[in-house]
Amino acid sequence: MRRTLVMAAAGLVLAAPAAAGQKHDLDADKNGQITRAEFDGHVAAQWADKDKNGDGQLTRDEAGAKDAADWTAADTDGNGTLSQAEFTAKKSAWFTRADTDGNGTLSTAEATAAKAAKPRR
Ligand SMILES: [Ca+2]
Ligand SMILES: [Ca+2]
Ligand SMILES: [Ca+2]
Repeated sequence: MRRTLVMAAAGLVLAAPAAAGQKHDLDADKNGQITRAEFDGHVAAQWADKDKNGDGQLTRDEAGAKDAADWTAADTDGNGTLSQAEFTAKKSAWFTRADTDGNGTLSTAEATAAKAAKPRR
């Protein structure tokens, strides 16, 4: 059930025409809440965007990682690139941190606060 939702959300995001210059919107249905499914869809789209050569690994260049410590933390197997699993885990950790009331969705306020508070590592 949950899996179906996630897949559907990912499909929607991937199927949406990539409007030039427009960032992926986390709150896909604009209801003021970012669900896990919306977030997962966003992350999948981000991944597809970033892995330019489609080899299933992100180099630091592809990821555009500015923060070396952040990059190293995300590269959990330490092979110098991010697999999709590592990428997704990193994003998922962000979602969990951002969901300060722990209700499984991000309100606009939670998302804004999390974006403003850059991870300090
Ligand atoms: Ca790649
Ligand atoms: Ca890795
Ligand atoms: Ca929440």
